[in-house]
Amino acid sequence: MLIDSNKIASHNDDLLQSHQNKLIFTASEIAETENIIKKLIDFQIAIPSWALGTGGTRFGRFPGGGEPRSLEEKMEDVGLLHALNNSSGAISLHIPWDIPSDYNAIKALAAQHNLKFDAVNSNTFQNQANQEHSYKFGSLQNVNKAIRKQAVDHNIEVIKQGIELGSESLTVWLADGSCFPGQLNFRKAYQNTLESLEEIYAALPANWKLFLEYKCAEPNFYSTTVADWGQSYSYVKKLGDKALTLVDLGHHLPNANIEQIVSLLLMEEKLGGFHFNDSKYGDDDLTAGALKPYQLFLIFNELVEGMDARGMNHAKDLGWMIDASHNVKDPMEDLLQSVEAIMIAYAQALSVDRKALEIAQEENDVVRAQEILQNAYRTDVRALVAEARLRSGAALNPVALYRNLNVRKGLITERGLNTIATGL
Ligand code: LRH
Ligand code: MN
Ligand code: MN
Repeated sequence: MLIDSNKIASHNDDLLQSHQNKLIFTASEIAETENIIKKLIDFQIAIPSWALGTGGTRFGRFPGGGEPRSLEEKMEDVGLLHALNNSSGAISLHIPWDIPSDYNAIKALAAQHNLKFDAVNSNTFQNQANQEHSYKFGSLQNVNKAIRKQAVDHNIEVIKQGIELGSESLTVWLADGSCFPGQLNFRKAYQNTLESLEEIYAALPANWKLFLEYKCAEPNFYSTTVADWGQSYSYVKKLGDKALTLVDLGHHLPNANIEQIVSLLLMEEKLGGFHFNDSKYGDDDLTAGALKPYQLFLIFNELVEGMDARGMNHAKDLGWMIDASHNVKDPMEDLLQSVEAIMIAYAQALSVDRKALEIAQEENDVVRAQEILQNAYRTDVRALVAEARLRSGAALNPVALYRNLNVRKGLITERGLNTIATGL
């Protein structure tokens, strides 16, 4: 299924007058809107292949119809999202949930939808069919060298597949850890993990990055071997320049100051990228910005400040990805909402009066500093995000157009009602 550009144009025509009114008002409130719009046009957020089917919990899964049944269909879905918002121009594969076979055909399909391959993700948190050794007691940390080798080999295989597709980074997330005190020697687990990561790192091409994701708990509930940013930092620092920490917003202990973590990792030149989502309790993987939009803004505020201080390119120098998936929404609508929330937070951060904030900080004017941040947060920037879409041929209101065009119904007609997406 493809979205006809005439349909986008007529949707935009219908909304144009009202949009322009809002844009004029926004431009009267915010300085340098042109600059912000240009940056928004360049900003792309990768879509995880595993978010295109309905997520589930360990208590159940309630799949919707027309879910993608193959990598090709997942790419088609991301193509649809990208046609609607022109901000989702990349897909992140999870191997072996995704099994790229005919690389040329897959690359041709990607080109047809104007998609790039973002980070490839390895999976040593589940046993795969025909796998020799079990990961029940961990993968890269395992006390058994043969098991560690199996996990290392899998990561190297994932790198090879990523090279074929033109991906340039590997994301490693480890479920490794322990469930009970005494189960693990922390120091040995760390050393085994480091040694395994070194072998994976050695297999990275020169232009690749290795992102090491941390997570405070789950599935192990006593200890995690890469549990927080400090632990991830300690590994990536030892590995070398190509190794960086990846921040998944749902992977922190409650109330962690994620924006400060981001700022310091950037300063240390060890921030690799993001998995965006939102949460109330743990790794809830809810729609980005659904619960804590102010936190998302504060994170982007640090990103813009820190990246500008280092002369970094916002669009290119970090990995931007969504990692959200759940039970009750149409996954495509959910992803459109996440992208929108991220864009809004980014636009708000770009609109912060940075010079005034710096002065307020230098003068210890706490009230003024808060006013500056909250003024940026409370000024409606949605017209800027919509304008960026309009200028790049996408829809002024992607969710509305998705619904008006009955995209899900079309997918159900094409793929059937009882589809099971591969992956989670
Ligand atoms: C772990 C995680 C990690 C996995 C994905 C499926 O909670 O965030 O990024 O690869 O979920
Ligand atoms: Mn993640
Ligand atoms: Mn997660």
